[in-house]
Amino acid sequence: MALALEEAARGLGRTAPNPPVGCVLVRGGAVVGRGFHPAAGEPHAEVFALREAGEQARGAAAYVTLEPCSHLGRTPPCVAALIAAGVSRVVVAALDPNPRVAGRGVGRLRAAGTEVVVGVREAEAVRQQAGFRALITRGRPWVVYKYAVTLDGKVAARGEGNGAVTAAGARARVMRWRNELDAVAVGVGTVLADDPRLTTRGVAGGRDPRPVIFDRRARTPLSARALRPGTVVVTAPDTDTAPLEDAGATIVRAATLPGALRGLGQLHLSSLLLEGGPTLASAFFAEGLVDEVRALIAPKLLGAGLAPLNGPPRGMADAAALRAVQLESLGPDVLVTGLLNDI
Ligand code: AOF
Ligand code: ZN
Repeated sequence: MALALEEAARGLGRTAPNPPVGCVLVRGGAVVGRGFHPAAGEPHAEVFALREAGEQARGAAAYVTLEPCSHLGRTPPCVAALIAAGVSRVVVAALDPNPRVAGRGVGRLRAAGTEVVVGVREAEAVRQQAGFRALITRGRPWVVYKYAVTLDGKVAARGEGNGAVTAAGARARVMRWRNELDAVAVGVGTVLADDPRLTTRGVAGGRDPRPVIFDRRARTPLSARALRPGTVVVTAPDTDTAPLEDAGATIVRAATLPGALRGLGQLHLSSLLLEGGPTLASAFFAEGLVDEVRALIAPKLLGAGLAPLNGPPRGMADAAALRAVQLESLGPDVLVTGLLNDI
């Protein structure tokens, strides 16, 4: 399943509205096929693994990070393909929350006499599929708030300036996240102050996330580096956006933040990396819309400066506690990740 999760990761940021899924076929202790879902409309992970295995799939065990599908979608059901190929055992990490599948895939495999095990490395799989799961169950992207602070909790600068807070390893990690999430969001204040590109740099085979600019009054300059065909600009319902549309921007009009997120969901954006500035992040946080936190902490003291969140003060008893907290060293810096909402 570890190999299947690695396979699935190759699809991160490329499969929406579909999930990233990986499949590994094992026979006689050897891997005979592997596959991942590369993009919506393309064959599912199981199909690629079965193609590679050919006749060796007969009697093999399939390790799949998501319950094989039982429905006829853009592609034929994987359950039928697994049964036809003679796979005798299917190990599933997580059930598919898609109401068209939701346990039916596993049910049909069992009905055909296939041995099925569910729940192997489930937490990792669910986390990898957070975007798909948010989109299909809530109709909005999974929101990841990323920020870099000094040890005294200051974001020295915004946007591109964050490079000054942490070292190269942390910066490379942010580039990996940009490659893996569907969209990257900033407020117009960050666009005006830093003119960030919001591109993925230094990742082999990387692709750029879709830039999303929260800009109620359409103040984004037409010369902004993040403004390119497909860039999403989120405005108030009544804002004149004709010049931005002429520049190729996709406009999402919304009166509220939840409304804006639903609009992004309708664009099939399943995950959003929130990068730009304490004002935007504080608005998301205040409404409970930060699902996951990725904090990069540099062992430096600034003595003064901006905090990553600047909402109204709360008592310690009301602090939002992260769950599933993980720590990692990135050169001199420390990465702390955790969840604020359930996936
Ligand atoms: C699998 N393996 O690799 C993926 C699955 O429109 P379709 O035919 O591509 O179906 C999309 C749905 O299939 C998606 O919403 C999810 O429920 C499931 N994705 N299932 O067995 C895969 N990507
Ligand atoms: Zn399928």
